[in-house]
Amino acid sequence: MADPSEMYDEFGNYVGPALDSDSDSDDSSAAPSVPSEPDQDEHDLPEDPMQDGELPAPPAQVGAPSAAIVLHEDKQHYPSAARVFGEDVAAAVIDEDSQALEEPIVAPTRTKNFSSSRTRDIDAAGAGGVPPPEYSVPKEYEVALTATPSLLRGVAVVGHLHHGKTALVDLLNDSARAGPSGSRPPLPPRFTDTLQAEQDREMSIKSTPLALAHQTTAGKTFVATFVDCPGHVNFHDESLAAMRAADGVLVCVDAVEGMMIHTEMLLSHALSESLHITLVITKLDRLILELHLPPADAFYKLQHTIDSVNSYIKSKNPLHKLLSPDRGNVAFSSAHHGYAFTTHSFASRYYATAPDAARNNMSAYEFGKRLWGDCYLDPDTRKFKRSNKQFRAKNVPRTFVQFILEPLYKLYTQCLGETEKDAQLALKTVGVDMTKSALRQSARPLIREACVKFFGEGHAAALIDMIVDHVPSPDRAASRKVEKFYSGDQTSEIAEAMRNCDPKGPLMVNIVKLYSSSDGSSFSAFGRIYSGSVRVGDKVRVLGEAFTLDDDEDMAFGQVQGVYMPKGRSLAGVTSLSAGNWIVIDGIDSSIAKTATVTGTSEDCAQAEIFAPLNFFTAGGESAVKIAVEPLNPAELPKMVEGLRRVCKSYPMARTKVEESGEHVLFGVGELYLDCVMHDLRHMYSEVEIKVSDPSVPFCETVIETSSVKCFAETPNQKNKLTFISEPLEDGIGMAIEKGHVDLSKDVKEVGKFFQSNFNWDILSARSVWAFGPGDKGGNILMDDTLPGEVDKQLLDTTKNSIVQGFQWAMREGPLCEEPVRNVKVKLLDAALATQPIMRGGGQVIPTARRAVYSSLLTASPRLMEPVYRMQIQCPNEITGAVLPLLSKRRGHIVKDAPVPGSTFTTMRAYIPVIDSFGFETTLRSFTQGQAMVFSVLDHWNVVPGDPLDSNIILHPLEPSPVPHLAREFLIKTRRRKGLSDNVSIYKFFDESVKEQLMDGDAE
Ligand SMILES: Nc1nc2c(ncn2[C@@H]2O[C@H](COP(=O)(O)OP(=O)(O)O)[C@@H](O)[C@H]2O)c(=O)[nH]1
Ligand SMILES: [Mg+2]
Repeated sequence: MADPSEMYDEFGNYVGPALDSDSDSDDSSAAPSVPSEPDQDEHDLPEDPMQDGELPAPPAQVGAPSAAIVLHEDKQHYPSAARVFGEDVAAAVIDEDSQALEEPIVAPTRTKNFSSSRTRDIDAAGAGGVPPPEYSVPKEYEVALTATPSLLRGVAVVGHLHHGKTALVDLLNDSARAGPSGSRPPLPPRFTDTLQAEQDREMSIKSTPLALAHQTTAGKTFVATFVDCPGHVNFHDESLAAMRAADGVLVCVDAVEGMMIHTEMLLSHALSESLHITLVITKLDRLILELHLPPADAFYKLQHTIDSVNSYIKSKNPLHKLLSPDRGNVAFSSAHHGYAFTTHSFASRYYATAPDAARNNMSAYEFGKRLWGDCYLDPDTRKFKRSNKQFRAKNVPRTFVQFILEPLYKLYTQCLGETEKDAQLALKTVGVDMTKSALRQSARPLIREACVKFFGEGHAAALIDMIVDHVPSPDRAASRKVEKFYSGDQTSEIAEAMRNCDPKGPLMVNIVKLYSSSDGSSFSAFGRIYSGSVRVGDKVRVLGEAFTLDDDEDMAFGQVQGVYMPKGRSLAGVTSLSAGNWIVIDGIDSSIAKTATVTGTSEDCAQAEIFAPLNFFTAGGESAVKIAVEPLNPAELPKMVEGLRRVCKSYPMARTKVEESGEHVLFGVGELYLDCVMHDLRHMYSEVEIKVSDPSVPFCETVIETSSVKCFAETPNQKNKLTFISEPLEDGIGMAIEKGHVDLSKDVKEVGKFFQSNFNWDILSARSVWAFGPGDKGGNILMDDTLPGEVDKQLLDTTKNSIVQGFQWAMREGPLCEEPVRNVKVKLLDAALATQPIMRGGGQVIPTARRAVYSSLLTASPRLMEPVYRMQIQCPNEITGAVLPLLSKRRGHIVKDAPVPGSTFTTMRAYIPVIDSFGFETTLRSFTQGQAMVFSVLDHWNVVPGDPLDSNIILHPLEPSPVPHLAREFLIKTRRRKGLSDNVSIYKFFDESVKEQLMDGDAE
């Protein structure tokens, strides 16, 4: 055969002899293309194991180059994708440029998981979640205990931000675990901060219930459900929901910071709901290690904290039982160092080792009672004395210092200050056996180990003792709860069964909170069973907040798909739970908006009514910040609306509203609150890009004078004429109505008495109150001031309903910018009514009443009102001077300024209008390099300075308006946002003759 090189020119073109036809080449192994291919493949094969044996291998190819012709199009240069990657991998063939560059060709599968590992233990293994910790009380035993209500307790763990609630619950959780404390693996810290966002922000956002079976120091086992509540004032609503379900509260107060603004709000709410209060002074170690207070001063600091809590309680309810360590309702703890004690548990600890002779015929309980306050042990007589006169000179310490603080301080100093050998010996004398290597650990684990050994296993048992003694069991607390919150007939069989906590009674569960699943797709309902039992598979009726026996629209049927005991990060599945328990139910959330009542479908549950919805009064009653939200892509509006619905389920106080302009408005209590709501909305509940407006506030409208003329309006048929005037309501009445202190559905005499005794009204006006508005609890009053001689009262009674409706409408949307009206007393002065009923129907009277009320408001110097925050600022003493200028720039002022005793901090109380508070916290933090903390709560509504109707004011865009122009600015901005014209057309509401009167008045 010719040399191949000669057959091609230097450009690779064939220049050899002319080729024969196809049939000739059949047996020609010299044909250049055919044999060369298999050849090449053969060489490649051994090198690439992936391809080994994967090519279609005709027998001829294996041994020797095949002579068979393989057509070009049949040639397989590479193995198919199926062969390389397996049958279950799809190969996508996609045209160039048909997809945006940022879009992945194969999108990664996404699993949404926003909680660290909230799993149901029945499927924990399958779901890949962290298995729940092993507890010393087996689950079966715990479930058996739940059948006895007297062995159950429900406690909300509440307190100010970072006062150690979550850490305290961790301590309780750790103490309930199986095995000796040294040998068990550490739990993930902040066990009840289940959400990823909570871990990232290092603060709790949602309340988390955790049921624990734990022994008391006496060895009796109780099942206590702790609800770890968030401490930030913005999330006060979570604490309110938890308190609604609980029978008692465990108020945590930081030993250094003392009472803070949120502690006050929580105490106030606990008192208003008649919950049993217990106190824990947390982070005791800070007094020793951070403030370096000598034991005697530490005692004063602790006493001061307890006194401040007591004086607050006294100011709210003078008859309330006070808190004191000697009564056993105050405990001390350091979660970092693994201990919690009461004076009684400390006394028992002494008694465990003390010889009989040393006990002086005194029980441990009696000894514990003498370990607090001005109590001294006389060193000469060995008797306890409650007077310090003779001991002060002799420098005898108080018993609390002598028997509790000094030993504790010694434990710390031995661990931290002594050589290993000395420390080992000294610790041994108090029963703490530490190895040398243990003594070489760093400070925190070392002290923790020493303390846990000192206080013994079950180191949080003292807290359980306190709860068992001072929080009633659900069967004892039920009657008070039912009386307070059950809206139905208190004498009915249902109420009776609930009071008895009867597991065989009609099913009644009060759902107080919804917890979202870890991917945000569904919710579990958390609540308390008042009577009956819940079993998996039960058919139930879910009554919403708007349900009444007459109107059952807000009612849905559901089926219980899961019954669980809450266990922090996991849920322990059980088949049923009975009255007195705190329960998590799956499968019934779809119709629940915020709270609900779950009842059975049987005949005995037919008359069940609802539990009252949550009352947010201690959080200011309403949400003071609003933002408008809008999807970036308008087509995604339905997705966003669904997201908003779910966000409202998840946050008890979040509220949405659709303005008439179609704008979706989201209301929240503060910046942090809305930040969390928006995070959940964007990522968890609707993966939509959302545009958010600048934060704004809702306004209210009011009047500051009495109407200048009697304002009347005629109905369109000119047969009826109503005359009204408006005037400001006396201070405090609006608040009393909103708080529900007076209820018009009650007896007229009772209502009359309320106004007479509290506000000095005369009996005539007190009896002539027709309505409050807007709604039953709106802070405005409609009064009938007509004279019986001039008006036919019987005729008037027949139209009362329509007039009230007109009034309600006017109060709901005021004349200035359609915002609700506040603090106004509207008086009906005269009513000329048609005699034929058809002429004075609702269609005629309602709009006319509204118009006349509007005109009476507009002639009474209408003003705008804005919400005002009460603010607590905590900062180091040296930078307090920097705060005032920042505040006064934003129309704020300081009302109180006091150093925190025993520390280098100052706390200030200030007021600031909510609309000017946006960004204040950030400014203050950056100004003080993060040393200041700010907490704000809605406190009251204030009149915005300036006349909103003054059309002489010219507003300059992008320039801050001077203070007297603010009302006008807010009015115009609000009107524009709502799609209304800039100016209020005042005369639209007046009848011609009123207009003339006003014109005359103006001319004069
Ligand atoms: N020194 C000290 N710090 C603690 C103790 N307990 C909690 N902390 C710290 O206080 C901060 C807030 O604790 P956390 O339990 O999250 O507070 P919560 O907001 O009340 O739940 C964290 O930084 C904890 O490390 C304690 O016993 N001693
Ligand atoms: Mg917390």
